[in-house]
Amino acid sequence: MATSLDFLHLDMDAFFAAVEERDNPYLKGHPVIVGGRSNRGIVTTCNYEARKYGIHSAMPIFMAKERCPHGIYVPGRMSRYQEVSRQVFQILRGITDRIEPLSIDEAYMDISGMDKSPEEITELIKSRVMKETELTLSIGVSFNKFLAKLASDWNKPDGFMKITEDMMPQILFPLQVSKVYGIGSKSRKRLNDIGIYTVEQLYQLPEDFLVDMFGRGGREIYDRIRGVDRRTITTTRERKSMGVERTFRETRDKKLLIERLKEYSIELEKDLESRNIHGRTLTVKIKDEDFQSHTRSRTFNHYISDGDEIFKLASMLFGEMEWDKSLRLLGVSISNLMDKSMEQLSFLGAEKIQES
Ligand code: TTP
Ligand code: MG
Repeated sequence: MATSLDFLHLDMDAFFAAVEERDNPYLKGHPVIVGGRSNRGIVTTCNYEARKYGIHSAMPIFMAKERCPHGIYVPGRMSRYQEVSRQVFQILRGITDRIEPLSIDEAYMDISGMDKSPEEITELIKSRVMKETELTLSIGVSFNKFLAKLASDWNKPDGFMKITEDMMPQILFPLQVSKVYGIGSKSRKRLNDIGIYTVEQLYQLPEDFLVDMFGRGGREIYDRIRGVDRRTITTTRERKSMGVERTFRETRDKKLLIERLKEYSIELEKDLESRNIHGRTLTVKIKDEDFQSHTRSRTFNHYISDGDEIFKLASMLFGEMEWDKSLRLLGVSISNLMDKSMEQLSFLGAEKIQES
């Protein structure tokens, strides 16, 4: 297990709101809320001043206005944020090319081959970003991905945190279970339902129990809170698709195949949930007794992650496929993936398009 501090995670502070403040100096010192143009919209993000009033991403604008009537509400300018994001990533690439972008304002960096300490690298990144963009960011360093990301969120804004092996696992104990990568909102609810709220409580659960509850993801959660996370940094987006497929004894029993499709769809929902992603393209794959593979895909206008919906659409695609031999493999996968937290981002983008 790699235990040297090779993983750095960085995340811009209040990104869209910070860009607005920088571009419009009259906003300085005021609570700034970026969001839809009407009261029916939701908050995309807000600056730290506004967070003091309990405002946060995804809160309805009307509610934010109730809490902070004197806040300054600005519509988003997606292309501007993309421009600044490109600028930041360019600065990062000037430091190392071992970068894995995660979203518009967030990236992992592999710092294993660099001859500087994590503190020196942090200082370098922060000072260059400040000099060229006047923006701050928070950085976390640790010996794996999960802990580096957790660390960057530790003391935002303009934060720095290092999680070393000797701090484990105690440092995680007071945290809510939702802070653990792989525990999305559904999993959090299921844990809360059995009285598990903190990582300390989660730590007491046996591995088998977590596997029964969450499938393969359960083992990952068990490992993760013990400081084990084997994911590596890949400079291109790691995953292009996510799917479940199985080989079985040849059959042409359509009812049985549909039952399996249902099983796989539910499994896929769990995998997507554990990584907090969803996707727009659904693919059904079959392999017949002669080892001939066929696939059928469709791309939808909306993002899909719900097991029942995956099953409904997958059985529709499966029904459209022609096969006259027995099948030995069936699979369902989703591609065109996106982080669920970026949902509103694309919504903001769509608003922009309508505007022009
Ligand atoms: P975040 O990094 O989650 O939030 P942030 O940078 O605004 O604040 P923090 O200091 O806590 O990191 O997201 C980056 C940007 O992505 C954010 O400025 C706005 C956008 N965004 C969305 O469009 N939808 C969302 O649900 C969230 C959370 C963010
Ligand atoms: Mg951020």
